[in-house]
Amino acid sequence: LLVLTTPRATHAQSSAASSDGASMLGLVPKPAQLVARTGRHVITRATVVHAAPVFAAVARRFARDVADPFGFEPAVSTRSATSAAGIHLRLQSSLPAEGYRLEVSPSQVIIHASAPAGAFYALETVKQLLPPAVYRRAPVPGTVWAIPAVSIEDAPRFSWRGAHLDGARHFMPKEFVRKYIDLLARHKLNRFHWHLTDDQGWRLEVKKYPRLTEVASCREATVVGSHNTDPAKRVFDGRRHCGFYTQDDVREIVAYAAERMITVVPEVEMPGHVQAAITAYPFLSSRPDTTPGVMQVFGVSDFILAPSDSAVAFMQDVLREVLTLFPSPWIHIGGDEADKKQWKASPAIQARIKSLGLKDEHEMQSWFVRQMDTFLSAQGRRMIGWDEILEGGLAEQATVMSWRGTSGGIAAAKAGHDVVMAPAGYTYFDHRQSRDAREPLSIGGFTPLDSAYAFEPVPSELSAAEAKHVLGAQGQLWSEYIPNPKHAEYMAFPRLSALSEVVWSRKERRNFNDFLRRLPSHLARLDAMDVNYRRLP
Ligand code: TNX
Repeated sequence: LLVLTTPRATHAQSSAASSDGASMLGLVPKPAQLVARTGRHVITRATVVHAAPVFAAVARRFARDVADPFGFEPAVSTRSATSAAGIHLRLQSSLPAEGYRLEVSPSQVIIHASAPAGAFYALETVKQLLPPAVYRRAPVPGTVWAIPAVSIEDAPRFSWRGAHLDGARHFMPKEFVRKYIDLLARHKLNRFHWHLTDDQGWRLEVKKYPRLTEVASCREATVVGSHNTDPAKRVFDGRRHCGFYTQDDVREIVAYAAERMITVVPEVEMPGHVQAAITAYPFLSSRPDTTPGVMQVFGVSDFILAPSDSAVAFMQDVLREVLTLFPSPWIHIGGDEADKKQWKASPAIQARIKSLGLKDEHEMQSWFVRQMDTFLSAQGRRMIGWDEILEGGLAEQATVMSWRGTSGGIAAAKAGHDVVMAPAGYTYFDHRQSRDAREPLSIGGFTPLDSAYAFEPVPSELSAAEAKHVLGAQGQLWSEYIPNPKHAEYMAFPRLSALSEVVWSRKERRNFNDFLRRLPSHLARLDAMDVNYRRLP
């Protein structure tokens, strides 16, 4: 484990952290407060989950989740039974919405929460306290379903605890999307950022524009090896890559996530990362004279939407359908890496920039983004985009996702925007995670587990008032070099486990060596969930 140890963590810190109960129990993310008690509570066929009516759905979700490994589904009752044995979910309105108190004694498990999310997270902690076999999807006979006696008080540090998945570069089947959502829930993460469109494929069914899926959801081949190879020497696999989510798939995923306290934030990229859409609808292009085809290599495309009224109307039509599918308060419009050279080279677009009274291409992008912001705001939603949307001016209510380091996020927070931190150096899990020569080909970058763990979402440059704009952080799984779900699991875990602690646990509670001591228990849970995480050296 030596190679994973950061010089930042001192010996004194690590031995202090090792003496507390959370370390012994291997909880991830680490709860705010934990006191170990004596004895244990054993769940049997006779165990009843007594839930206050507001927690009935959460209790039933738990009962169904444990039914497979237990071999029986615990009964759920909403009749009050204060002194009865078993698991109790009780309402206590003074607690924060996502917080909970959990008291485990030999006779009872008592959970207090003020809202379903808190009760849900308490039950996730209960699962972590049970043997890891609780995460299996088949009966595990002979297991004693014992929970060590303990008192826990817990609540998250941040409200945005996110994980992103790029379903565009390589299509990720919906069965895996469900599994990924399960894994988010097991880590008390609550935002699933679903990257649905890009140059290499459009993955969302849009009824008004059928060619987006008929044409733009397939590419004819994919570059083999690194896309940075000399273009003349590139080799292609000669295979069609296709896939999209129907609107029914989306509704299913959104409902599945909601039951697990997760908001699905959809991303539809514009005005860059649209080469697939342009292939299907060439009138959208800043270069309508050429047809690019759905992109077969990775990297930034030259193609960009025309800043025309018809392109704006098209994207608003797309968003109108997005709004019917995704109840999320935030809708992500991308905005990153919009190469402006086609705008620079086009006399018609230059004339448009002038006629709109704009200074340059950045202001042109800003104008485009504002059309989306105005549209989304009128529908009662909030626009969110990558930090480039700050360039050229941005409406106050827009939220910024800071990926080019934290500087965009700092500037945004100072300007009064809400911010989600997603800096590449800490939260890009498509980067390689060790220097081992056997690591698979990746996009580049080096983000080992200790870097993921060391991330601090609130930069010291922000005042206390500005820091309130930092909603939280999220991990990114871009899929250029992630061809399938197993590989996605390898890249995501255990780095996403580390990130869960960054966004959930108090800053003072975080210690990498302590995390490493808890990790083996946690990896046993991932094993039970059949996750292909990266093994520790
Ligand atoms: C940059 S992050 C991109 C993505 C790539 C990623 C690869 C961002 C907003 N844009 O299009 O997939 O780097 O790490």
